[in-house]
Amino acid sequence: MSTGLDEALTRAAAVIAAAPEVALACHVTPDGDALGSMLALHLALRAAGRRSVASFPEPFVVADHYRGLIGLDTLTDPAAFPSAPAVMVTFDAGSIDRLGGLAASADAATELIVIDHHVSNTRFGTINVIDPDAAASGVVVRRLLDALDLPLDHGVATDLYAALICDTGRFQYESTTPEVFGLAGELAGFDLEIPTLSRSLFEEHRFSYLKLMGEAVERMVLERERGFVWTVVSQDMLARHGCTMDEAEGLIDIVRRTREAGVACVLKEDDDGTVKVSLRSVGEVDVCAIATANGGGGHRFAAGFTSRDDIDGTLARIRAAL
Ligand SMILES: [Mn+2]
Repeated sequence: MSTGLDEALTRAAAVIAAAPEVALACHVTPDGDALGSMLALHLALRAAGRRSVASFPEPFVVADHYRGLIGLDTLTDPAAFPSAPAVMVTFDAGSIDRLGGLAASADAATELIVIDHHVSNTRFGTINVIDPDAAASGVVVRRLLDALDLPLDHGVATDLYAALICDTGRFQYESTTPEVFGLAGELAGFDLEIPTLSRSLFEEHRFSYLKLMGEAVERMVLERERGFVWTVVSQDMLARHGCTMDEAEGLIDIVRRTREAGVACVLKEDDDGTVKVSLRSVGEVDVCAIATANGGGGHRFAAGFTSRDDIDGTLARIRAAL
């Protein structure tokens, strides 16, 4: 850990320790790391008798496969989130717009502690605890709990474990460092329901989603000369299969298995006319650079952005970047 990061962590812990109440928020359509890292701090604070509210912006719905996380029933509706918190902490959000409707609260917060690991983070807090080398925001939260002298329990460990396995692809991505296994070992000591959690997070889908996935795979296009593979999820496909866009989040993990491609892409037509683009790299290409150039962000191997162009126009911009 760099000295600057160490100092930020110490300052963040001091501010949280002194606060009568903290307001926690993670990014819109939260993933396992966003929810897990936020809930871990939330549960640890509450277990210590501290006042903490935790939320995420509308749409205030947790994807079903995160149901194994602990503390979801303690989340606060974003409409009831403090409008000008004295101390607000954000999780896994690379920029303030990722907080959606809660960005105004972040703007109005006296102290804004940003906990994240995205290399593209815009450092929008008054205290930025950002470690691009951390495999997950949950890793940073584990260090923060240490600095706060807050103990882990079964719930906290479950949420941190979910953060860790979601962002490392179950210990398979490049982010899987010795520190990750060290933390996983510590967390596993809290009697986690590992098979149940793994099945709900990764191994189980609704039948109708599997059929949607089948159609999306059928429609995959491989551009061999570019080493680029892509597919589209349209509103029509979602309607025919009775699926939501959130359910299709994991589709990119199938598309990126294509041996002939170094870069994989899923383009999801949103109901507001924009296209949500997910990018993965399994080779030399830095997909974060492509996403950042298009107003998005992420990591070198996993990134995304929202496009106002149609599918063809969006693909043309990605091809040009490749
Ligand atoms: Mn993350």
